[in-house]
Amino acid sequence: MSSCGVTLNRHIIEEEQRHPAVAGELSELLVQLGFAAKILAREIGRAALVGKLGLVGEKNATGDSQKKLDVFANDTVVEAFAQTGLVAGIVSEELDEVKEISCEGKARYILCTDPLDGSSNTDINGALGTIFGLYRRSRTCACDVRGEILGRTAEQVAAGYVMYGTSTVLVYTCGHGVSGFTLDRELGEFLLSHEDIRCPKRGHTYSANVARAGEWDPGIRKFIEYVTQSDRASGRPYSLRYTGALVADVHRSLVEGGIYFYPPDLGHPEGKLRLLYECAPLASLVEAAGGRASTGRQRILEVPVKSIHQRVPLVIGSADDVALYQSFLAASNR
Ligand code: AFP
Repeated sequence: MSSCGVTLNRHIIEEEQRHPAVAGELSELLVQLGFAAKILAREIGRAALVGKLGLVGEKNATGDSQKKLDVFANDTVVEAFAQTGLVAGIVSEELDEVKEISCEGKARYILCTDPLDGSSNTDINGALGTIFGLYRRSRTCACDVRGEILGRTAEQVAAGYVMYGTSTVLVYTCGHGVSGFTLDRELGEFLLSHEDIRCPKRGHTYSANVARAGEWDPGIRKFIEYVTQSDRASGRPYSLRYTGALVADVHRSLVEGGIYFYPPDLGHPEGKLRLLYECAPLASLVEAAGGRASTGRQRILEVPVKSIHQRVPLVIGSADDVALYQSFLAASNR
């Protein structure tokens, strides 16, 4: 790499030139995401020193206890995107209802976000994430963002995540490949570090909260039995890796190959993860990198949106691993 590197902003401009369909507005939104990510990386890094760990004592829209960092992350992301005037509304894990931002004609996008994914990791210095998906509005005359989201599928024009781990990494796609950037803290810039990420066809890790396996479909338990059997020739056993932060677990599968799944269980009969701001953005990204994302039975990006906080089962990662999981699930339901 040259000593200069490619900044996120430079990369976005070059992408725009390569793919004119990726309008200037979309670039502006991605730049704002990078800005919000820098603020969050700074605040997460010093949270223990500035009284930002722990709970605020309220539950969020989906019934989870809210952490101080959840609220800070939500406010930061909402403000960063609202400033652009390009967003009509925001669906956030932390907000009960759609946050209506602007009715003006240039507000052609809807943002869906989990501003702070994996918030149970905040107080133990574990990995965290921000997930985002940008939807282009079908009409810009009416001020009914919720109405525009419901009934469609979760196809986005841009999607990605920021992972706050040992370093802060921003990964995004506008549908043409997937690129990753690492925050150079001294420069205060995201620099291209992962060019054209391709998700390996098969991995050697699986990622799931197996404490709940007794409540899962028997086909999924058979899948785990299979991948954990020793057979060196076929690359088994797989190793188990689970951080409790979806972004971190999916990042591993995206970069090294592997599979993440969160199936329905007794406490979460529809699955735990949310379609609009967790599953769909990660599905767009992983598919753009050659991987696969489904509910186990249906492609995530083909699931019709029924409510803004809708939950779905998720299985995501290397194409062959996800296909294998689906075949075990299908066989147990025959
Ligand atoms: P939030 O912190 O945004 O609620 O996300 C947590 C999460 O949805 C996802 O990041 C994890 O993979 C999953 O929940 C962990 O759930 P379990 O604690 O049930 O394993």
